[in-house]
Amino acid sequence: MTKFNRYLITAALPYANGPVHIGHLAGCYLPADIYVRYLRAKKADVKFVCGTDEHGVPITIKAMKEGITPQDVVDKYHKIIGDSFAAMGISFDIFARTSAPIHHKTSQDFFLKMYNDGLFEEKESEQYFDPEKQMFLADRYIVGTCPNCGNDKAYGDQCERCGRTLSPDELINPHSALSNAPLVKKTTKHWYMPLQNYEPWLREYIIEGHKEWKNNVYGQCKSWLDSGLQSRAMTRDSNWGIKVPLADAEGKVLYVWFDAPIGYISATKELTENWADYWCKDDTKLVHFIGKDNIVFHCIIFPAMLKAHGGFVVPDNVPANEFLNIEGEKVSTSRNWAVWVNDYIQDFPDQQDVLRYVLCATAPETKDNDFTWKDFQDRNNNELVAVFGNFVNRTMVLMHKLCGGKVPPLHEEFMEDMDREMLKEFGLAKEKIENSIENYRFREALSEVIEFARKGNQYLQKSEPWILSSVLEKIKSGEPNTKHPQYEGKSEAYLQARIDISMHICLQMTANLAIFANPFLPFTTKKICHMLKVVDRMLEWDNAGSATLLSVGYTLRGPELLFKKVEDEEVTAQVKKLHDGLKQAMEAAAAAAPAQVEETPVAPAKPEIQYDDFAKLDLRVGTILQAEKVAKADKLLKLLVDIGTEQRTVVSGIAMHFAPEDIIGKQVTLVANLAPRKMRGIESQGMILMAEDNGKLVFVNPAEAVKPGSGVN
Ligand code: B3M
Ligand code: ZN
Repeated sequence: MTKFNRYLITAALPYANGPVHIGHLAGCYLPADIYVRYLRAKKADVKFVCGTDEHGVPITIKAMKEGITPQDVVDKYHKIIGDSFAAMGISFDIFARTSAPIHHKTSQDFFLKMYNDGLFEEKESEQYFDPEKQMFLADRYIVGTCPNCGNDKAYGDQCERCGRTLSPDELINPHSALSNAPLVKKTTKHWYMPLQNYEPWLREYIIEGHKEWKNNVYGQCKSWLDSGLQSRAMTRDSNWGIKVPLADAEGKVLYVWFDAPIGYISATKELTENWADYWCKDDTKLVHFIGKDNIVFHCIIFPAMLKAHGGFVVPDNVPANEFLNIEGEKVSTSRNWAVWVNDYIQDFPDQQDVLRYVLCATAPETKDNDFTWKDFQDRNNNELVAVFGNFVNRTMVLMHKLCGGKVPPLHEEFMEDMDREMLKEFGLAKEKIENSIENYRFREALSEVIEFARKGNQYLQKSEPWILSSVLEKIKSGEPNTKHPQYEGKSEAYLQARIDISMHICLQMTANLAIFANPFLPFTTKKICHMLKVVDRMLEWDNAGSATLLSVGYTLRGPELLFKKVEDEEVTAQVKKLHDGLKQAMEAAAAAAPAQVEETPVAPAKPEIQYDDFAKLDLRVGTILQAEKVAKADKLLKLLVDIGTEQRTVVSGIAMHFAPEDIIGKQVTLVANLAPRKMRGIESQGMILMAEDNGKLVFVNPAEAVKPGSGVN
């Protein structure tokens, strides 16, 4: 294995077309920051680069929607995004922009070198053109009917209903998502990179060379390679982006996925004169932190580009995370179903570490995961407050009460097994945390940090210095010790020594906790260092595991609370905020869309409800797998319904209307979050919606078959 002498750590460049949400943080920025802070503590030579991705279709679309220029869009969001990261303690060495001249030049030079080496294929092709907007359309902005499932809102690259990957040519009735206009085809010339030529090298590099990559990453790479790579256009028709540096390339720009990863190089150039050390020397460890939707670009296309250009190192690892859902739902920026980082900072000022903690503890490292405000509260209250904060606080309070605010000595001759065992944990904890971080398992590492604090609490409970102290007081004042027989006949020297030992160990633990927590909870670490009156140098990773970080006799500051409880009202308010945001986005969308149908007013039969009341219902489409009569109950059928993620038993009063064998395979709408109810001894786990027409019951089901589990909104 190569010995690495320097590290270059990158985090995906967010598109500057909107603020960042907590899914972004959990996906790559937080893990990258943890890793970098750990490396810095190890005194490694490390650079951490990021910046905004300011080209590509997403930016031009946003500008069109808001009626401003693309430049306005990127200026606005570069600032908002940068501020959010800074506030959350994401410690980039540089937060650059792909609109910077140095980036344009670096990208064009990169392209030209490949061009001059004859590494592009020049091809003409017919592309869809929106005659109204006078522009070629990216696949995402072409909509039409899916040939597979009939969804009439399928995109030119994928049908989101059935999941099929599509090309615009497969769509029935393709039209522009921007203007709704039917599309025409126009001939256009582009420069393609024949990715298939790099396949043997990529196989050796990834399939043979990096078996240690995370399963999700390695698996995706393998399946891309196995299904065969093809030439991919590295230029686009657009007036927004980096101009193709060739004479006959009017109106052509570099493909955003060509220029964006080069952004890592140009950001490093902007950061340091020695940029080439980080990019061109073999003993650099290059690690890209990204979300799972960027895997192919960072593992296949960018490495192929680097290889083609020559002279660059390639990524040593690409620890991509899966996605973070919010309250059980996929994040959707268009539906405004997201927790925005800038909102969080406003609502929870000075509680950055709580979010960092929760996002790391629930990070979607191996599979998609769910963020809920209830879990946020529980983790804060039960782990940060009750375990971590509690240990540090008790230690500091007791030390002031029992040891006069100074670090007491460790009397070797009075040490017991429990002390020695506790001290052994210092080194063990260090090893475990280190090993987890180095293998990109940050959740596991963080749980070891909490575990260390938990052990501290247990040790404090067992060594009970406050009891020792009350016994000591009694003896000193000549009273008999009747309450604590376990210390019967112990000398004053013994009691004092036991108090000192306990507090000494707890204080050294607190110092270690600061080192361990530093990569994860830098704000909290600062507070601990302040209380302990130590400088940043103590936080060097080499010091971790040491039981002599604080010198005997050293005066410490008073206790300061590290965390505070999150109250129920705060949770309720945040959940409401989410739903309100969703509601507003839906209303705005409805207002923007022309009314399609004439409304026939119907007098409401029930009192009006708020959207929130409706949103509480979890309605899902299910397929009936089994149906049978319930013994001794004329009206009831027992059904087994597949709702995608699970199968539910439902008891339904429809036996008088349907024969069991007739309804197997039918799709139904299920109220999936109705509290379970026992009927004739069978637990019914949901309710099926029925329409009633003069006593006749009809299933309420989608007009076309959909995937079981599809939500009904
Ligand atoms: N801007 C896509 C994204 O934000 C893209 C990442 C570029 S990394 C070089 O998901
Ligand atoms: Zn489809």
